[in-house]
Amino acid sequence: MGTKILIIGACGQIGTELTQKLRTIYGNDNVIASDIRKLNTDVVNSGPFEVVNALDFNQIEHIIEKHHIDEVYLMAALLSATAEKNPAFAWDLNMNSLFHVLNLAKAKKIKKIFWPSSIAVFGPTTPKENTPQFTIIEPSTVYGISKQSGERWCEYYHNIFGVDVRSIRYPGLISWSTAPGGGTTDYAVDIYHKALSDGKYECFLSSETKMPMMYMDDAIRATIEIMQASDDEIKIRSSYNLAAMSFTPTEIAAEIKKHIPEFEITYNPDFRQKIADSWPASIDDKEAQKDWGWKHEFDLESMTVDMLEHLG
Ligand code: AKB
Repeated sequence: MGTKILIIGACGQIGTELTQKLRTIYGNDNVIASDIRKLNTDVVNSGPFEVVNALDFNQIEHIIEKHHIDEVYLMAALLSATAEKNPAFAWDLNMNSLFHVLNLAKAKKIKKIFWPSSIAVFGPTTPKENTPQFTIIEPSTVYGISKQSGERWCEYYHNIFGVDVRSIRYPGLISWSTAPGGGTTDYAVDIYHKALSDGKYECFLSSETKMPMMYMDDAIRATIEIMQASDDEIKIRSSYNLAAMSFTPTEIAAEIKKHIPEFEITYNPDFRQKIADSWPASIDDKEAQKDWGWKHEFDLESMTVDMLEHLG
């Protein structure tokens, strides 16, 4: 029998595209999608779907036993902006869902875990440009603190209990097919939609706020590549830096203007500016390149062409 996969949080921004891609690779019936509700018809209709609360250990254990699951991708989380508004729930969801799957792997009920971390683990004292894999990590957001703690627990469960857990520090993710929810990098998705619908966009960050970003195609490929890498290739069991491109709102607007000359951007920074200011401007991902052969494909130019083609 082939590998059986459970995706928790399958209807979210990453989960939706990850589910579809894993189903084409492993077969629809071998990829069980789950979420707190049936939030996405494509995900629900293209293969097995289970309603699962990521905070309910017994429910997750039951689904894992019922479907003879080998690997879990835990994609349920509260992102940076939403987490600032609801710190206690963000901590609960982001940490306890992780403990549930780590403990199920420790009990040998599953063989492998993917858990997403984020550039949000870095904080104001981290070197801003070309942020190294190993550096000062003092996050100043609720989301960042939960991801940093999660990374420490992943490494601990690997070192002490031999749990095979793999993780990536995602940059801001941009996709034409699924909307992001509650992140600080979300402007880089909204801007394409508004450019096409209204010809203008009011940005919630200032013009020169540079952040690391990645096109969803690359992010999904990275996720599957790290999970398919052999055990000895994965040298870092906290989480890998991952990079593709970095740009400011001015730069993405200029790229969009090449296709939509009348497009105008204005700026009205809100509470998310402080979050963005605490994060790196660019990331050094040479450890991922060296250990499991990571290489990004999309840059700002090719991503913009693809986004506008699909959305237009
Ligand atoms: C967010 O903005 O919160 C996320 C992230 C960088 O993890 N996109």
